[in-house]
Amino acid sequence: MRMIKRGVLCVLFGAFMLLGNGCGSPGAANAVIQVLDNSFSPMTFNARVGEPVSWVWNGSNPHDVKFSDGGSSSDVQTNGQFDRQFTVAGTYLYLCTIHAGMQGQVVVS
Ligand SMILES: [Cu+2]
Repeated sequence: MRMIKRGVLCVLFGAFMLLGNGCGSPGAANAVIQVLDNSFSPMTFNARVGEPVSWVWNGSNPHDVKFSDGGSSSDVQTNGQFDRQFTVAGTYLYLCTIHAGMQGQVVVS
């Protein structure tokens, strides 16, 4: 019951855009790239240096986010989220190792 009440309060707070990060939803303010079956959306994402970027799994198939720079990459997963923060400007290419042609890039400036 307590959790339900808290959830309702969070929804209400969210509706009024108060306490944006105060409801225990990590990454709520992050830029989001959707991991779909079988594509990333958007394929090209422009981010600022230091801006956290989140990939959110919204398909049914297993996918991963594997970067060509050897940096932090995700596991193969069917749901959940993966976050990466880029501290150096540049173009970061990534792909899903399971589905050929499923790829994207983050352009950090
Ligand atoms: Cu995939």
